[in-house]
Formats: sequence, C-alpha cells, structure tokens
Amino acid sequence: TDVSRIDAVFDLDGLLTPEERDWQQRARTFARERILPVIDRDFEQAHFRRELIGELGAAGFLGMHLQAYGCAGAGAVSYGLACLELEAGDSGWRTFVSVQGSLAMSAIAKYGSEEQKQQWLPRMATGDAVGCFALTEPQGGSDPAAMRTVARRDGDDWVLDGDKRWIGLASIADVAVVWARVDDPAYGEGARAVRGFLVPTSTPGFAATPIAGKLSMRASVQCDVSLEAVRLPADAILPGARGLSGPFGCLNEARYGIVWGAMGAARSCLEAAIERSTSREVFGRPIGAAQLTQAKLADMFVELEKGILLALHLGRLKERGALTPAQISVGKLNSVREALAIAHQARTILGGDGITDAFPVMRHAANLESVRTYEGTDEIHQLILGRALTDLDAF
Ligand code: TGC
Repeated sequence: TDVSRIDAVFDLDGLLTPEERDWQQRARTFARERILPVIDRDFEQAHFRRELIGELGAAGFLGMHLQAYGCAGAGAVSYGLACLELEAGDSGWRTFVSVQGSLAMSAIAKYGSEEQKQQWLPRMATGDAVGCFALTEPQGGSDPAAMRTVARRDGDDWVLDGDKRWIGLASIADVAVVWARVDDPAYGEGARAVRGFLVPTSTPGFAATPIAGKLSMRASVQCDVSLEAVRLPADAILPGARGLSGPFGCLNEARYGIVWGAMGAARSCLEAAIERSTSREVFGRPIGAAQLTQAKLADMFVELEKGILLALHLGRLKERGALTPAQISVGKLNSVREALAIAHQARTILGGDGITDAFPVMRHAANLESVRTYEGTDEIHQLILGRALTDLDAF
C-alpha cells in the first residue's frame, strides 16, 4: 500500500520502542476498520458516531497518557502516534480523543481533588462518561484573559453565569470543565482570578446547542454553551488550578496532540496523491512519471518527514518533562500549516476528482481549517514565538 511505501522510505520504526509501534499499529487498525469505512457518509450527513466512543475507551485511547484511574499510562510518543493515526482517519476523531483526554481528563488529573478524580476519570477512560472543556467565549478565543463568565459565591454554593462557544462535545458530554472568573478575593491570587469548575451537564441552567452550518469537522460536534444561574456545590471547584495557567496547562497537552495529529491528515493526503500518480494516465503515461508530479510528491514527503521528526523530538522532550510552551508552538504552527499545504498540493495531483469524496483530501483540507484555528491560531503561535525570541509582547 502507499502508506507502507511512505513508511519504507521514512523508516520511523527504528526510532520507536516496540510499545510505541504497538500503539501506533492499534490506532492505525482502529482508523482503518472503524473510521474510514463510515467517515465520508458521516461527514456528508454531519453525523457524530457516538457508538465509537466506547470502542475508543476499550482500546485504551481515552486519557491514554494519564496514569492510574483506569488510564493506560502510555508515553507521550505513543499518545502522539495514536493521534497521528486517528487523524489519518479524520480530524474529528482525533479531536474527540483530544477533548476527552488532553483537555477534560487532563484538567481533572492535574487539578482535581482525589474525590473528583475517582468520580470521573475511570468512567471517562472507558468512554462511559464524556467530558468537554469550556474555555472559549463568543467574543473570541485568542484572549482568554478577557473572559466574561463569572462564578459567584452564594452561601457554600457557587453560581455560574456566562456563555461559551466552540465547545467540542458539549451536547453529548456528562461533565463540563468550565473556566470562570471568581469575583471573590478569598479565591485565587487576588480578586477575579480564573478558576475551573466541574459542571455535570444535567445541572439546571446548563444548555449546549450544536453549531450548525459547519463546512469543516462535520463528523464531530462543537457547541454554544450557556450557563444561567448554574448552581454548584462548594466542592465543584478544581482545587489545584488558579489563574489562566490552569486552562493553558491543558491547552499545552491538546496542542501537543495536534503536532502529531495534523501529520496524520497530511500522510493520508500524500497516500492518495501517490496512489493517483501511479494509477492515472495522462499524455500516455502515469502522471507520477512526470517530473512536475514527482517534485510535488517529494516536497510533500519532505515536509511530512520533517513534521513527524519534529513531533518525535517534542515527544521525547515531553517524556523528560522538558517540553516548553514555546516549543509546542513551533510544532503546532508547523504541523498544521504544512499539513494544509500538503492537502492543497495533493488536490492538484488528483485533478477534478480531487474535489469529490472519492478521495479524503478535501475532507482533510476542510478539517484542517478548524485545526489551524483552535488551540491557538497560526498568528497566536507566531506571536508566542516572537515573544520568546525578542522578550517583547506583541499581543
Ligand atoms: P498571560 O495572561 O500573560 O498569562 C496568564 C498566565 O498563564 C501562563 N501561561 C501558561 N501556562 C502554561 N502553559 C502555557 N502555554 C501558558 N501560557 C501562558 C502565564 O505564565 C501566566 O501565568 P501566571 O501564573 O503568571 O498568571 O497570558 P500570555 O500573555 O502568556 O498569553 C497570551 C496568549 C495570547 C499567548 C494566550 O492568551 C493564548 O495562548 N491564547 C490562545 C488561547 C487559545 O489557544 N485558545 C483556543 C482554545 S481552544 C478551545 O478552547 C477549544 S477546546 C477544543 C474543543 O472543545 O473542541
């Protein structure tokens, strides 16, 4: 197959442990057997296939990089490889795994009390409970410091009011990790600190409405969320998160998964282009025998290879506890930007048929527009790197 052709030239396997190769193979098989046969129809019908959640849990992919509480405890590279293979299926399914594992479960694992961890993590690892992560607001996602959602004290209770937007899985979630300003000097570093709350989605006043009309990530769910006088017990607050470093700590995890995941979408596009290059004849010979086509394939392959090696480098740093947010920005910016370029170049090789669902390329290209925007836009990551290089803040 063309993926084994890419694997053969690249030979990544020699850099991986047997355990990492095993996780990769299992995720590749999952994508091939459970996602690819249905994804074109699901994408067209904007259908989120809920029944796969339990299967992803049983396979160990939910919170797979977390320790204990029913989680697989896999290494950062194994998790990244799983993200890559799932996103070679569809960005929507890698996003599901990211929102559940890297955002909602990570928030509970990093900042939750022992009771909160025991209550939620084992059920989330199996997929019996779904989580979402409510940070972004309708006025824009790039500046969480401008958050308007508030949590105020009423006796021992907390009462939350506000609106969130683009919240993945919110309408099917059992629990929402909601970030809100706390207007109480007793909490956080001074008044109005940002804190996290675990909100069972059955709580009166919590409402999630799927966003319609998306031309990207159609096989997954993103929602508007409204919080109207959502009353929570005192122990709903995440005790370990104070200030914006709380949600940013989770975004780091999700951005890391994207560094790998986007390369999966890119690989899928390159595979389609290679297949077409050898099977489609124009001017009396396979189009892959034309130098222009080979140059395109070579450039796509080089960027894929560089992107995966960068992801692997970041993964090894993460395993040593040495990965910095600026390094994650290098990876997120590069992977998604190059994956989009690869998708667009692959489309040119496919000719007119490239715009149909006979190939996965337009679906990946459309999905990657979302991936480029969430978890920090290209521009946000450029500015994070600009600040790291100059010590000057240009936000
Ligand atoms: P600033 O206000 O100065 O810093 C706030 C505090 O946060 C700390 N911090 C980080 N900590 C850990 N990891 C990081 N990556 C961090 N970045 C900042 C910072 O040290 C400070 O801590 P403290 O203790 O001193 O208070 O913020 P900044 O100037 O550092 O950051 C500005 C900027 C623009 C980089 C930041 O606001 C940013 O990254 N904006 C983009 C936000 C973003 O990615 N939003 C998209 C979220 S995607 C989403 O919510 C959807 S989830 C997916 C789904 O549901 O489908």
